[in-house]
Amino acid sequence: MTATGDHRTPETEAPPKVGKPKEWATGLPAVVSSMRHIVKDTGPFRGARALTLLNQPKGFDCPSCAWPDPDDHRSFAEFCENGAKAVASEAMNKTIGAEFFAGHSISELAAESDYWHDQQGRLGQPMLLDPAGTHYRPVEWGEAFAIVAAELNALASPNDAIFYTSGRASNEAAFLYQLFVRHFGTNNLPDCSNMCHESSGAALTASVGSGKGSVTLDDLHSADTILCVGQNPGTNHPRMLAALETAVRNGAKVIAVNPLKEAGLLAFAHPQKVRGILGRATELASQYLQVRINGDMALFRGLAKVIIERDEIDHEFIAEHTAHLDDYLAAVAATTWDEIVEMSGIAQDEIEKMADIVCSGDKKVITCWAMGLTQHRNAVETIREVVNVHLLLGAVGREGAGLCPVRGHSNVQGDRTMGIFEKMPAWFHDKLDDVFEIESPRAHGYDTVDAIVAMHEEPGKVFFALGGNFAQATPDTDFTARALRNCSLTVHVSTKLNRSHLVPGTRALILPCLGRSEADERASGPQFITSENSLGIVQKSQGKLKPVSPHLRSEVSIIAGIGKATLGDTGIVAWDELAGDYSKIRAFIEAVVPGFNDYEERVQLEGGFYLPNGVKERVWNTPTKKANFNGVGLSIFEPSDSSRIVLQTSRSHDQFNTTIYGLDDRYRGIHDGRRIIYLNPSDMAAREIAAMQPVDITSYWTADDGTVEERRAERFVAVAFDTPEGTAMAYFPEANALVPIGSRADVSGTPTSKAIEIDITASAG
Ligand SMILES: Nc1nc2c(c(=O)[nH]1)N[C@H]1C(S)=C(S)[C@@H](COP(=O)(O)OP(=O)(O)OC[C@H]3O[C@@H](n4cnc5c(=O)[nH]c(N)nc54)[C@H](O)[C@@H]3O)O[C@H]1N2
Ligand SMILES: Nc1nc2c(c(=O)[nH]1)N[C@H]1C(S)=C(S)[C@@H](COP(=O)(O)OP(=O)(O)OC[C@H]3O[C@@H](n4cnc5c(=O)[nH]c(N)nc54)[C@H](O)[C@@H]3O)O[C@H]1N2
Ligand SMILES: [Mo]
Repeated sequence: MTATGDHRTPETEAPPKVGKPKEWATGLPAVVSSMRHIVKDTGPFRGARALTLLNQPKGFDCPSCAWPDPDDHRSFAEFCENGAKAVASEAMNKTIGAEFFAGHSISELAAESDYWHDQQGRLGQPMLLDPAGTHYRPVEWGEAFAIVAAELNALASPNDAIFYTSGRASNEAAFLYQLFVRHFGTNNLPDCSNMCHESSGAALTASVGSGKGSVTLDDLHSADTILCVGQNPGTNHPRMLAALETAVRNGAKVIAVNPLKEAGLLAFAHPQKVRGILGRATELASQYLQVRINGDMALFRGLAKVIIERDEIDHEFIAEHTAHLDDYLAAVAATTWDEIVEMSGIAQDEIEKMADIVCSGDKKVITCWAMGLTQHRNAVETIREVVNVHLLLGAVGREGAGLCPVRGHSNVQGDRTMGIFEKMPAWFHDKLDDVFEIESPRAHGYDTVDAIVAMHEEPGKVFFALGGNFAQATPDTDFTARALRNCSLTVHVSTKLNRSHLVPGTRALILPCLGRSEADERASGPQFITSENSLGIVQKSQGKLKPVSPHLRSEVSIIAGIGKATLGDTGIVAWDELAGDYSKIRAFIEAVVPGFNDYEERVQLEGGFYLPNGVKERVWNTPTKKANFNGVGLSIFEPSDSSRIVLQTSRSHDQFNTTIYGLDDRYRGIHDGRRIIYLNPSDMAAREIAAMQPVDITSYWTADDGTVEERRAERFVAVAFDTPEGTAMAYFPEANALVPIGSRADVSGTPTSKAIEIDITASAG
């Protein structure tokens, strides 16, 4: 157990083996690695069957990332190494239930690593932790629902309940869930998106009038230039590398913008093509810009400056489609090259070269981005600066060009479409009220960080999570743990054991649900669910594997059970009926959410259907009815003491968020270790820290009232790495204890997980 409490990942870990970082991604090692996981975790038959169904028209949608399947040419094996690991973890054939929890107290479980938790097997039956209990004990479903209902109905206000969602919930589960929550009387619907692409949604909505991306796979294949900014697709969206490879073979140039040289952006060997298996890699990035952490706004400003100076701008597009150009031109003119070079860490001639590439051909430019842009204080302004460049070039809403926020969880985008949002727009509420004859509450609810602060300050709340691992995924681990422990009841609908189950309120429930790979038999027969991927395609997904335990329920049926126990049947909503036949939920979705007309028929089409997207058609749903330039001064995260280091917290190759599949980060050359901090050698030398030396990390944060807060995480191994001077990287979630609860992006409120002021000292002993 750690000195800092039993809610953090334990610190004990053997030192890692450190090798040379790789220079290309996937190929045979990836195939071997995924097969190893599948066979080890699921047994050869269940595993092989799972893989033949993954991303196939009659099978299930990959539960890993939100990257789309090819529209018309799926291969037999339409999955990647990390999708296979996700399936292996979910389709594991071991379960844990009464016996397991009787044999392990909560504090014993908390002393085990996240990796160990995942290895124990699937949650097999509902479990309850009594007040002051040391062990979870089995509970019947009916009793579990009654406990949730009684606690919810005993609250002084519906706003004392918090309903979190992780992005794996299906459209059907998400829609029913938000309906229940709003019926119950609150908009407290925080979700993982608050920590993820919220900044993209906020920026895109302000600039172009829709929070979603505007490109298709065909656009990617026909682009002239693809910028990959703040994203590590080799690990987090491996199937995206196939799209990049096709683009490059069609003549596109890829530009990578990342403080780290990520193997997946350098070169790619397709694991399902002969040339790839033989190890013949296609070079991807023709320019690799190792930007300073949070230097992206400055970089894009520099790019804009060159585009304007060379008069490469699309005057016709700008005149017809945009507003506020003059403000933006003034802001660009006021920015000096010295500022740009200093803040971005990129030389002017490199930015000129970047402009040469971007302005070549028909200027069909696509920018893809993920957490390296969204998890910063100025994330919204940074993303709006990316859009500014696209508007200058007219590179939005035409073939081969556009904006592509690359989503995380497989249905995070769909969940938002279904109304999982603490501040849905008025039209959605109007429609919901109209269809269900209710008065949904209009006051905005808590987002993720607001929810943590509220639970921290006011004891006695009910915290309910539809998936996810709130205790580990959120910032400021100690602060969040106290918040959860303050609740009267914490409830987790989960597939696997995780640390959130071990940070209970006065009472706690674990409600085990079916995974996506498993068959979902309901009163009306086998059900399928639907989801929306990163490019706005809605698709059906049907699990076929036998559920790993007979006690599991689907997410939909759990929500319906709680809805019925808490509210009873209402005039319009008959919970059991909806849970017995998901097409009835889809009929309601069709009635409420635009773009879902003929839902039941269209989702049967192979490849699903695209939701309407105004930006693609150059329809700007903004107050000006134009695409808005945003002319503001440059900003960058600067530590309060310039001798300190800026830390980003990112993912290794062997994890899905807080689920740890293994202890290697193959592309970065790491084996058997996660408690690592990657540092620039000069920052190590300045502190007399040797390679492989254990170090303690302190983070610093100046709160609004001027007090300086310090947080600590101990015993990380220092690894010398090619990251810009003054920057460092450690893994999420081990480093989350260092992320201050008050450090959030402007506008979107996203925790600033990619810029934390830290320093390191040698660990004692
Ligand atoms: N296998 C696997 N797949 C996943 C996930 C997973 O954990 N495992 N997670 C899913 C989820 S929810 C999400 S949101 C996505 C996350 O996908 P990514 O955003 O690719 O995930 P991160 O590991 O956070 O990577 C951030 C990248 O941004 C870079 N970066 C950090 N700071 C900056 C900066 O200031 N500027 C720039 N330009 N770059 C920066 C980092 O070096 C790193 O390469 O992946 C999804 N897919
Ligand atoms: N420091 C730092 N913090 C971060 C980030 C970062 O980059 N750095 N990234 C942020 C991002 S982008 C995100 S999206 C969040 C992720 O936050 P979450 O979505 O809350 O976390 P996950 O680790 O994806 O959740 C994993 C758990 O979900 C459950 N689960 C898996 N599949 C299912 C299912 O089908 N149904 C149900 N009901 N449960 C299921 C399992 O029990 C598993 O333990 O973390 C954020 N936190
Ligand atoms: Mo995410």
